[in-house]
Amino acid sequence: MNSIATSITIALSKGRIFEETLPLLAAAGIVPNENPEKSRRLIIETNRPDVRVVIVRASDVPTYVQYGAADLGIAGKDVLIEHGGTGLYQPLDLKIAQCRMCVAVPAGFDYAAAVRRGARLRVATKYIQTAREHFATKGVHVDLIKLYGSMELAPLAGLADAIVDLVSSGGTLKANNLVEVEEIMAISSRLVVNQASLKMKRTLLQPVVDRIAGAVQ
Ligand code: PRT
Ligand code: MG
Repeated sequence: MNSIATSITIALSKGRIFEETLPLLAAAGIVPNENPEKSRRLIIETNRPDVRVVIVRASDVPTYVQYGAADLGIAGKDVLIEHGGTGLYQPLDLKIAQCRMCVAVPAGFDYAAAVRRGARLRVATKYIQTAREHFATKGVHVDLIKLYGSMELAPLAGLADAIVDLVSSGGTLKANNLVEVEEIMAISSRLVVNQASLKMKRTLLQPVVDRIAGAVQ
């Protein structure tokens, strides 16, 4: 199901990744013809007749690239860990959409003490793989509850003792009376490339990858 050998399809999500990707694409001589925030179109042509962008959910980017429906994509490390990375090359850390994955609890909850006495914690998160790995490594007993968004609400509503979520400014945690108690890892977005595409379309793809690499500070 790989897209045609003479063209490149790039999978991007709207929002912060799209905004921060524009300068990198520009460095590779690629300028989208439309802004996906304004247009409702899901396939966006570019100044290059052989390059198009498809707009997908952030968590669907690795899937489009894995199956070759897109040759290239840009996805957060958070999303890539949950996806597993099958069928993907991850040649570049683009250092965009930076944040950190952390454990947060309601202000006043003594997380360290709960961990020391071996308490079993209920943790709500969208990032089940990352959370499972983190707590297993630390030897903390947890019951993980899968959510699809608004993790910050879970402890306030009595659904969980803690959450695993992304934090950038810390404003969302603060507004909901939560505090960060552990950083799990630093997060940024990566370029992902379909493995078969890279072999079959190397003359088309490699210059794009190289020019994006040159533009990453
Ligand atoms: O929104 P949708 O469900 O479609 O998908 P998504 O939330 O995965 O997409 P999007 O576009 O919101 O995020 C895309 C990528 O940006 C993520 O996969 C991360 O790699 C990266 N990123 C960087 C972030 C943040 N910073 C971030 N702050 N993704 C989400 N947030 C959220 C966080 O979950 C929390 O709710 O922002 C809130 C915290 O922000 P602060 O500034 O208040 O701390
Ligand atoms: Mg979002």
